[in-house]
Amino acid sequence: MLSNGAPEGGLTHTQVRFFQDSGYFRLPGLLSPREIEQYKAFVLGEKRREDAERQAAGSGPVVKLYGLYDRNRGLMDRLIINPKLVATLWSLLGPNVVFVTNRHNHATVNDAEGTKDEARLHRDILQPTRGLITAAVYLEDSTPENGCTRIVPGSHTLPYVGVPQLNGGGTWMDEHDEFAGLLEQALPVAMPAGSVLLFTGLAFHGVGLNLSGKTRISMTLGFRAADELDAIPDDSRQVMVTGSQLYRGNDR
Ligand SMILES: O=C(O)CCC(=O)C(=O)O
Repeated sequence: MLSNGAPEGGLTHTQVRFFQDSGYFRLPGLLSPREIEQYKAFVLGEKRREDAERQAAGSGPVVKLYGLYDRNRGLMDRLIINPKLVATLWSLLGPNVVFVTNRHNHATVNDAEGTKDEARLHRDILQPTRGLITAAVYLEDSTPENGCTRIVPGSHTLPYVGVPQLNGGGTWMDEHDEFAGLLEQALPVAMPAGSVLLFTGLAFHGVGLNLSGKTRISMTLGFRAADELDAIPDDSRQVMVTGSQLYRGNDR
């Protein structure tokens, strides 16, 4: 442990500064080959089960599997308390970090069909004061050919624009004329299997089009600092990762 209480293995000040300026940080080598296989088997098993249910109901295969945490809490708990991940989140968010279960908490099986409707650049949250760090955990090598994540570096500093998408989520970039001149600035971020791409939920990003004929499987998780002005945190929608749910309100 360091003198400020931070766990060993976190980011340096320079790296934190890079994240704050650019909006993203690549974290290679988080999962071992055995863990990659375990999480992949979990996601594919859930997909088979859900696809069978959907087929019986006359729907096509699922692209995003939501509610991952409740599908296997033991396995997901191990991931969200991964020491390297926690040390990194501590560097970025401070000592009290929660995993949110009502944003992301999903796996994406990116294939040629799946990405058609998913590839638009977006923010994961609407309001600049709603902190959220998105962690994309790659279970297969993610490349420009198989639809790696694209991100517009620095776009988290662009101002708030209204008109949210109707059903949850953040903001579609292509619905805002203010940002039209930046749509071509998204860069593909290639990531090896077992690595994690962290980015602020305000940075415009999107899954890439998968032209490889193979899948690109990932899990997407959301983290934030415990809300110090929330007197009654909703523990049915968040899981403490490290620290505690402190309350610092000055009610009278
Ligand atoms: O899977 C990806 O590449 C990006 C995921 C994403 O954009 C999201 O879940 O909000």
